[in-house]
Amino acid sequence: MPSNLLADAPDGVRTIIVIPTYNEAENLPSLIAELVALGVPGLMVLVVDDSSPDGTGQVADTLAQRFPGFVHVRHRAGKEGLGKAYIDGFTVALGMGADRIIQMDADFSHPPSAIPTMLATLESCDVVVGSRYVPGGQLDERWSWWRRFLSWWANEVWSRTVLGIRTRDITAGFKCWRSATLRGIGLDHIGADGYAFQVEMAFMTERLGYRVKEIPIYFEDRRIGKSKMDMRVKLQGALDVFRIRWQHRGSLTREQSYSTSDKDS
Ligand SMILES: Nc1nc2c(ncn2[C@@H]2O[C@H](COP(=O)(O)OP(=O)(O)OP(=O)(O)O)[C@@H](O)[C@H]2O)c(=O)[nH]1
Ligand SMILES: [Mg+2]
Repeated sequence: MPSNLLADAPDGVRTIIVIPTYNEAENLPSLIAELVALGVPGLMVLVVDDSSPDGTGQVADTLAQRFPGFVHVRHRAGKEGLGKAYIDGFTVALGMGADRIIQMDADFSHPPSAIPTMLATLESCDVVVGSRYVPGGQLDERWSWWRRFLSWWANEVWSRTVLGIRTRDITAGFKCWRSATLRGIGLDHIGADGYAFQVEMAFMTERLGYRVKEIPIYFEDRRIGKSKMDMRVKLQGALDVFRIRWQHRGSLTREQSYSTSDKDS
């Protein structure tokens, strides 16, 4: 691997990609290889594995040995949902001194090739969203009409109506954050433990006045393995938007409920 991957970038900026995994043993090695190949200086990966029964945690450990300093692994005791894994991973990444944090799935739905554009776009905003629903963005042709409909409904109808969010891709899971934005939002305030995590973060980002930019991505269907999105998880996510609205009802302006002292740091 290029030696500059092991050190911080020349300007000292450290970027950590947080990847939650549950049964992604077959996807992870090729994903890590693509991320290494990007050759972005100061880039590192933090895999957050919930003791996957398929041995993803061990695969990640092997990758950490193969790419020392580039791949880091956080082992968690059991499956607690996507939101919990992200909050834990973001907290660890902030502790590792990250200046910018990227979140992405392990299943290749989020194209690694978009990362350089995301990082460049972050120069002029507080969070960049890899978006399926801005001009140029696209969903895998293999998605059935039913999945398209559900995704459209969750975004355009449900979350937008209940929460009034302007971001086009509210349920997006591919984002690039300034660390200061995550600190400003305050991960302790996020209640979602499952897929509503994305919606809650999108809501808080806008509520607190952070600048969002969406860049188009091609969202490929997962390459290998099974989705963890069963009917129960979807239903819980849909009901969670009411909890989000209720829990954050007092956070109308960023001065009111949350400390955003880090925002401009
Ligand atoms: N650590 C951890 N990771 C999870 C958990 N649930 C899902 N993930 C990971 O989160 C990412 C997104 O999960 P997916 O099952 O792909 O969900 P999705 O992308 O919404 O659904 P598909 O489009 O069907 O793939 C993947 O990398 C999963 O392995 C969990 O409980 N814990
Ligand atoms: Mg997926």
